[in-house]
Amino acid sequence: MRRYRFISFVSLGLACGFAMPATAAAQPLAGDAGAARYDGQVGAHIDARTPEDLERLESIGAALVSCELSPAGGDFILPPGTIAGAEALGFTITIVEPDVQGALDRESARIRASLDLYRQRGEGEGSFFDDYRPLPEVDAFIDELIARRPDLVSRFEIGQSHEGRPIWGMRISAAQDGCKPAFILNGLTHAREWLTVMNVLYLAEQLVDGYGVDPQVTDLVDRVEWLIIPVLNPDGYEYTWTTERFWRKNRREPPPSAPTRWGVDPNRNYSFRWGLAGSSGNPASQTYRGPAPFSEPETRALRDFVFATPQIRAHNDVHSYGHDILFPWSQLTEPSPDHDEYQALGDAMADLMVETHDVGRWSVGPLSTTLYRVSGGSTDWFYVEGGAMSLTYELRGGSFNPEASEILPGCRDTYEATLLHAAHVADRSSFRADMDNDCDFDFDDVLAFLVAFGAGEDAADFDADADHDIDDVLAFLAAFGEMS
Ligand code: 0X9
Ligand code: ZN
Repeated sequence: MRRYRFISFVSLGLACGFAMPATAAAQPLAGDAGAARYDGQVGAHIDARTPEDLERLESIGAALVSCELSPAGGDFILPPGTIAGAEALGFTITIVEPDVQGALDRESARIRASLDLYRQRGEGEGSFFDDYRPLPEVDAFIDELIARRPDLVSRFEIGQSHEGRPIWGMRISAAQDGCKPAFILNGLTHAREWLTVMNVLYLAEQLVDGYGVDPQVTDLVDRVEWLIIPVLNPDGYEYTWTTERFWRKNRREPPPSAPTRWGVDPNRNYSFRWGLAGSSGNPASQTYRGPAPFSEPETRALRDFVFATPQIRAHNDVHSYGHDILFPWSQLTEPSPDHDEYQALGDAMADLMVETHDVGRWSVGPLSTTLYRVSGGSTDWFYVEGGAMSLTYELRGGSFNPEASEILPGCRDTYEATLLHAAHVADRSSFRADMDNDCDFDFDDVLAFLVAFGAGEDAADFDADADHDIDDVLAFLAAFGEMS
């Protein structure tokens, strides 16, 4: 059974007000005025398990902040005076944060101070990864990476959000794009999962700075086209910085006649097994699937980008939190056709995390049986429609926004495992049949294979079993046939 997801209210916030520093540039960091306050409110874990439990708690003013109730219960925000009421209903209450507003204020002050320093930094001072960063800094960081290695890094826009914000991606690759496998990673599907932005940007920086320095990185930037989208849900991200820190979904507005709290969960809006158990049709739900598959501009932009990029072979939709490596199926509870390969890779990735970073053993398994069922999620769609070996991380933490000191460790946790995922896919990709690297699949490749085979070169060990036999010839011909 999955372990309980502990939410520390010390580092998550439902709504944070940031005073605008006099020296700060354009980005308004939430006027205190616009942000909801939680004075006197308490964060607590409650052993509520059923929809009826939830209804009874909501009727006395408690608000669920977990995305779903798990068998262990859920995390709630309780207005002053409701603890006794909840106890009277027979629930067991465990106070997690006695002063939600105080915790939010302390965290806001820390982030604001770090941002001030970062904005005023001199050459070579202040790290992007010292604390969480809002959209303008994320955007500027992409520019910084491009400036460092314009030969390797470029920017692309996959589309725009509901509110018209561009959804940016970064391509990191040493030549040969289009005829080598691409690995697409995205952060921030869910607005409040701030660590995911840092996590994928850390990966980007390592790839950029490690090229030509670190042999493993160099090899993987040569052999893989990296497509990194740090913020898939920019409206939601902005909203968590300005108005409601604990917002999860995108910012689809309700129609005039409907409830005031809408928003679609992007991770319930993909078309594969959409609209089934593991999503909600209620627009107020944290897992609202939207009116139709791909009804949302953010998921639609990603879909169209994937369809326009047929070389994609790997994907990771980075979420937080839970220390998990998850893979299809998300909606079906039976094993997927590639279950064994996924499980073996996931286990090998988890080994790397345990060996290099002391955060305990990560859970590895299909999303539906490891966590809960997800309908219309990204992972299944990328696997079935996107032709990708698609994984999802749930990063480290006891909260959506762990302490600043946890940011870099939370980026490093997954770094080597992600490289392994890339190598795994590159080692098996049919693009390897382009033996002479001319971006073409023709007779020269067959000759080059035979020469390499005769010489016992690694490039001809097509089934990666460290010997050269008929299986390699068959594997080469299968790959060649697929590509030519
Ligand atoms: O419920 C979700 O969408 C994810 N958990 S979270 O706590 N981050 O909200 C889990 C599913 C991740 N799944 C896919 N990428 N399909
Ligand atoms: Zn998430």
